[in-house]
Amino acid sequence: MMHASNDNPVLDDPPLAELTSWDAPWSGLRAVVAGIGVSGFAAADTLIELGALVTVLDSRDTERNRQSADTLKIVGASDVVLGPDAMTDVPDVAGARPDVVITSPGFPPTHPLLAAAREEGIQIWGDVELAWRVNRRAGRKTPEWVCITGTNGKTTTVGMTASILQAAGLKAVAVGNVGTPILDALRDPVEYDVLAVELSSFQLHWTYSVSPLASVVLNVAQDHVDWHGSFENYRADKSRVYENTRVACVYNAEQDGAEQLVEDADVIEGCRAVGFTTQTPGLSMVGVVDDLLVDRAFVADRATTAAEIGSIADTGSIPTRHIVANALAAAALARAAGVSPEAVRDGLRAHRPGEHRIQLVAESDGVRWINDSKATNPHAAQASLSAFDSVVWIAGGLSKGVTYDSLVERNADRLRAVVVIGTDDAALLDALSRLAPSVPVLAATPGLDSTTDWPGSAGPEDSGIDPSDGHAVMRRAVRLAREHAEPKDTVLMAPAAASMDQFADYADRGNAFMHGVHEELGF
Ligand code: UMA
Repeated sequence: MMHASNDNPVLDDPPLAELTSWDAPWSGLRAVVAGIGVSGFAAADTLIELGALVTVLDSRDTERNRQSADTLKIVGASDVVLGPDAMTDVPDVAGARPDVVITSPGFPPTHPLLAAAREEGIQIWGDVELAWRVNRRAGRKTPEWVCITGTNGKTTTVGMTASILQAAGLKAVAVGNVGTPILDALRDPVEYDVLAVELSSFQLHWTYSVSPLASVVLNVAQDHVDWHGSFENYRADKSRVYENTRVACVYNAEQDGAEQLVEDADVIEGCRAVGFTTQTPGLSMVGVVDDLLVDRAFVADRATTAAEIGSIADTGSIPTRHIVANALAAAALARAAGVSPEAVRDGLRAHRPGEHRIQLVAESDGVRWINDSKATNPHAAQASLSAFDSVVWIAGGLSKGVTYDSLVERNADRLRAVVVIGTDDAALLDALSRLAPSVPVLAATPGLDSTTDWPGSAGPEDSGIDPSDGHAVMRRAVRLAREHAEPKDTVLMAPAAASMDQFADYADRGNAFMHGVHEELGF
C-alpha cells in the first residue's frame, strides 16, 4: 500500500513506482543525494551498487567530507560537489534531470535545494524510504521492521527492543537514528529477522511507504520546532510512524491524545492499538502491577488473564518511571513480533543502556553525580529531574526554539542551584528568574547573568575562558556544582538543550562532564 500524504506525494508514475525491491530496475535511475554524512553516504553507496547514476551534494568542504567524496567517486558516483555553492539548485545527473532527491535528515524542508526540487516536481525521499524499497531482495530473508519514535527514550527503547528480540533467538539489530543506517544492515552479510528501527521526526517527514510489523510513538513534547516550523507539524510527522502498520500500533496510555494518533492513522486491516502504562494496565495494554511488568494485550484470554513479562528491577539500575515506560513499549513491540514473556524478561536483563542517559558517574561525600547529556530538550530533562529530590542542575545550550516555563515551574522546589552552560540561554534564564526567583543561578559560561557571586570560583583560572570552549566551561560548571551541592543532593547534568554551541555533540558534552567530575573529585 502506498500513501499520498505529506507535501510530497508518492506518485504512481514510473520509474519510481516500480522501485519496491532490491531487484527492481534501479539501474539508470538518476538520483541527487543531499548530504554526505552517515545517512547520505549509505544512500549514495547503495544506489551506486544498484546501478543508479548518483550526484552527491554537501555544503561543507571538510576533510572528512572530502574523504567520503573520494570513496564514492571510486565506487562510481557520477559527481560529488562540496561547498556552500553546491546547494543552490538541483543539478543535472549525468546530463539529464534527476528522478529523485534523497535527502539526509538534517536538511529542513525549507532548504533551498529541497524547495527547488519540490517546485520542479522531483520526488524527495529520505534514506528510510529508500531502505524500505530495497528491504525485499531475492535469495535473502526479508527482515520485519519494528519502528520507534518519540521525543525521548527512543535510543533506550530501540536498544531494549533489539535485546529482547535477540533473547528470543532472533537475529535483530538496532538501526536508524540510533546511529547505524538501515541501509547498512540490509547490506550486511548477516540476514536479519527483525530490524529495531529508531526513527526521528526528520526521517519520518520523508518516509511514505514503510509498512512496519509494529510501531510506537513513545511520547510527544516540544522539540525541533525550528526544523518543523511548528509543534503541530512535528507531532504530525511523529505520527507518520503508525502509517501502514500491520500488527500493533503501540501508544503511551498516560499521554493525552496519544491513542488518537493511532486512531487517525491509516493502518493495515487487523492492526491493533496496544497501550503501555506505568500504572495498572487496562484491556489491550501492558503495564505495572506491584513491582511486576504485565501484559494484558498479547495473551489469549486478555479479559481475565495477564502474563508476567518481567519486573521493574529488570529494567535497569536507576529504574525511573520513564525507563520503565520505555521497557514496556519495547516489550509490546517484541510481543507483537511473537516473542515469549521469558524472552522479554531475559532481554531487559541483558540490555546495557548506552552512555549519557541518566548515567551514574560518581558518588562522593554523599553527592551523586549523574550524566544525562542525552536530555536535549525540556521533556527529557523533566523525566530525569523528577526522579531526584534535591538537585544541583547543570543546564543550558541551544534551545531550538522551545520554552522552559513548565519545566522550571514544575521543578523549582527540588532545585538547590542551577549552573548554566551554553551560549543561547535567554529563554532558560528568563524562566528561572520569573518562576524560581529564590534558586541561585550560576553562570559557567562567561558573559551569562548569574544571580549569585560564588566565592572562590571566579579566580584567575576562570578568567579568560572562551565561551565556545565547552570543555573549559564544563570544568567550571562542575566546580560550581560541587561548591553548592550538599550531602544527599544529586548533581544532574541534564541540559534540556542541544550541545552544538559548545560541543561536537551530546556525547562530547557528556564526556566533558564525566572528565570534569573525575578531575574535580580526584579520581
Ligand atoms: N548538510 C548540509 N546542509 C544542511 C544540513 C546538512 O550540507 O542543511 C550536510 C552536512 O554538512 C553533513 C551532512 O549533511 O555533511 C550531515 O547530514 P545530517 O545532519 O542529516 O546527519 P547524518 O550524518 O546523515 O546523520 C543522520 C542523523 N542526523 C540528524 O538527524 C541531524 C543521525 O541522528 C543518525 O544517527 C544518522 O543519520 C543515521 O540514521 C543524530 C541526531 O542528532 C544522532 N538526530 C536527531 C535527534 O536524535 O534528536 C534527530
